[in-house]
Amino acid sequence: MELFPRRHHVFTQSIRRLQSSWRSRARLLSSNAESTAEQILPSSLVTESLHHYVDVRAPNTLELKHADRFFASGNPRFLFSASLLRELPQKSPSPEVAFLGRSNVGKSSVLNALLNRSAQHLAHVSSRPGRTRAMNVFAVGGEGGGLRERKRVPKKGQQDEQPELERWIGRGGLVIVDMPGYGKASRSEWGEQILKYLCKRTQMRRAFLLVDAEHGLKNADADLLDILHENNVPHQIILSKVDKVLGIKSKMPSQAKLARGLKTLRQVREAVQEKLVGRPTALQTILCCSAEKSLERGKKLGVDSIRWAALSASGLECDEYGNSRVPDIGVFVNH
Ligand SMILES: Nc1nc2c(ncn2[C@@H]2O[C@H](COP(=O)(O)OP(=O)(O)OP(=O)(O)O)[C@@H](O)[C@H]2O)c(=O)[nH]1
Ligand SMILES: [Mg+2]
Repeated sequence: MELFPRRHHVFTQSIRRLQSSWRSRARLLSSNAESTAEQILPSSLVTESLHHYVDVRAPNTLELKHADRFFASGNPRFLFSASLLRELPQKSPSPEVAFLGRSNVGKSSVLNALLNRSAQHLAHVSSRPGRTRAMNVFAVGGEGGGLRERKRVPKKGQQDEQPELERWIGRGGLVIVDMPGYGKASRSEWGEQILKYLCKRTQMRRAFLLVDAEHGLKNADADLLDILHENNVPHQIILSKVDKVLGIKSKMPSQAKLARGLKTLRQVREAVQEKLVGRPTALQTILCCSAEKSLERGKKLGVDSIRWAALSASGLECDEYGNSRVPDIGVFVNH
């Protein structure tokens, strides 16, 4: 606490509010935005037209390819779980991003898609809310990380005790934290630890807050957005499960159905945008995703853009020509 004297008051207040929102049942927020029917043909719908870039430029093809390559070649792996902030290694050398949102909003599913594990899950997914119950930590790129024996020098004449395990994170990669959800089947102590992580973890570069595109911004989401703003936590919204809103199943929907879906998506996005106005630590750019469906062959909807956003937040992005920067030594390497 003493590390944050200026924010102490806001911090304790926020914990109380977060605890209650972690329990709260929220009601649907309906957007009253006027609309015109979206005129996109189902056959010409592309993922990039669903995202809404405002304060950062949309990544180009080379940048998206760089992001995909980083995740494909970076040996995505589960490192460890932690229930308390103090269980995370304090001196980790790698940048971190976190995935937040209501329980069942699709956090773990998006993470599996990011990590190229849509078929063989790394993060546990369930249709029952409350599946993720601790901070689950994953890494892409870099080396090592996980659990290892803590180094101890045995005292003279004493027998070696049972080795103690410690959590550790290696250098040079991106660390991704899958958080327990708030709302249904959640616990207030999760909220407390998550808020501590968001406010105190110096390695944390951006929190991605998933909002269910079908249900829109709920009171609990709005409360969390207030808390992120009040505590200066860098964050960005991702609208999840957009396949459900747009009616994408094994086949594309009819043009009329797609138009209705696009209108709903726009209304949800506008409601979110309204909430973000004038908030310097909130990116105004809103991404869309589906962990289940694709518009372009071979990639889940929006996943490459989220990869790019995570790398950009962490200083692991490339330049616009696809030249990646090796962060430790600051040189450019052409692929
Ligand atoms: N249609 C559709 N279903 C999805 C999508 N993403 C996740 N789901 C489903 O939603 C349910 C919840 O997904 P999870 O990834 O476990 O959600 P979570 O946010 O991690 O949930 P908690 O760990 O309980 O907080 C599962 O049944 C998923 O199959 C999506 O993009 N589209
Ligand atoms: Mg989960």
